[in-house]
Amino acid sequence: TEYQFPKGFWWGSAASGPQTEGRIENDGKGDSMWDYWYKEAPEKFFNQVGPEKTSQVYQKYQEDIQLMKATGHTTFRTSIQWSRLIPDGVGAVNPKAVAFYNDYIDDMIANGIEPFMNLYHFDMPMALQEKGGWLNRETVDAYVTFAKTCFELFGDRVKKWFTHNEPIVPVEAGYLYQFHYPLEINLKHAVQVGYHEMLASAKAIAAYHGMKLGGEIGIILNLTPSYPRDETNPADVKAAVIADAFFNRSFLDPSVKGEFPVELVELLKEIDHLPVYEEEDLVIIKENTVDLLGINYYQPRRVKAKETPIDHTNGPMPEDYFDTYEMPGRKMNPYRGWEIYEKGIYDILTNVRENYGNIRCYISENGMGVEGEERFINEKGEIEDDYRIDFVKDHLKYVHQAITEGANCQGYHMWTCMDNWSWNNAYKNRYGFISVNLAEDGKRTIKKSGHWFKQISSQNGFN
Ligand code: BGP
Repeated sequence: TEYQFPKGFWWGSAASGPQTEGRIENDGKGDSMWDYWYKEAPEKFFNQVGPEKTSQVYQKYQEDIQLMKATGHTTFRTSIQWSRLIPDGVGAVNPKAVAFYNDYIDDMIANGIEPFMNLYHFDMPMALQEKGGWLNRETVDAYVTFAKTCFELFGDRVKKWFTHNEPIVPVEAGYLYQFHYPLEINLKHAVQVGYHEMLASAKAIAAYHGMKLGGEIGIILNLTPSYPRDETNPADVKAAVIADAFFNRSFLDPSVKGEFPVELVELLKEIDHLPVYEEEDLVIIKENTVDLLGINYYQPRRVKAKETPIDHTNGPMPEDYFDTYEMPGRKMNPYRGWEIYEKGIYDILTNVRENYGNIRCYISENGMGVEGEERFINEKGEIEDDYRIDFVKDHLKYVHQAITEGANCQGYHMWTCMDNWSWNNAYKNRYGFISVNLAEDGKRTIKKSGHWFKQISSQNGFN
């Protein structure tokens, strides 16, 4: 085949506990901030679909694992819900959660699918959110206890762990742009939250390495390559450097190199927005970097020098340093409103190869959300999602090129396995290889892309 991938390349998809599991009576799960927020303000959620039902993976995981097998998964990433395992965030462990995750993990392994487990996917237990969530330094220790509990319980079988998925998202969505609870706009808080997430990650890595369980631990970052409007205009380039420092390097540098980017530190110092920290934290961050980097890629970030007046309403904001640039002619996914720029995935992998010691990495999310996919159902009842096949293929070609040039990329996970619940969009945009019919008790049907993926996984490539 023309696009042949290295032997042992990981094929699969990614999901998260809160977006798939759902809740049933007496399952012992505590509220996460999503459960709470949905009860408070259902109108904020698309179609008023909340987080308690989702795709009912809690009940249907065995069927789902067979579907993963049928779609060529050799690996699958999900997350352990903190509020399921430790309902109050700290304290007693829920035995039903232990039984569920044990069975889920064992069943994956029995079917030849290696489980990749993430620890935090935006789902703060409400009991801790009430005390400030990531803003409160105590949450760091609570998280490390949760992480250690997971390693102790499941670390004999799970050999790929991740401390966070997209830690910049709780920062942006919860403390800058009001997409997630607690809906603040406060850069000082945003910085503190990000800092605590980063410290928690380093401490969990230290704990994991100390336990000598023989696996690897990493972090999953959504990287948005920042492109200046005009590469020959220094002001545009500077805007891109700052956007990159805020949204990518804020976690990438400390996670891989053990140090925060100077550009960001200097900028935050100037506006008196450095977080509260202890000297000793910096040693912990320096000494506990990741073994493996997960890269989520959906879209680039295009910026230009700041031309619009600074909006002082909410105090300093990252947007004080750049304006968004809507490049004429760019290709858009009309449903999600995100640009599609396939080469971005190559640029990220090349950047990681050249500037981050070519650390072992993999594509941990990439995918295309589409609204109203029912209209593509054929007479066999299957969704013909050729656009998704093209999307994945076009990105994989660039992944292949990066690998050919030496990038240490070990696998590709599409977002997502089966259509799942999403934070603000519920089931509006569908992403899966497998459709979920909510009107028929979550009935699953493999889409055309799922059958295609099985093929490329078994051939370890495509033409
Ligand atoms: C990523 C998240 C996922 C998922 C995906 C799709 O940022 O890690 O949890 O939701 O984006 O985004 P959305 O569902 O908002 O379209």
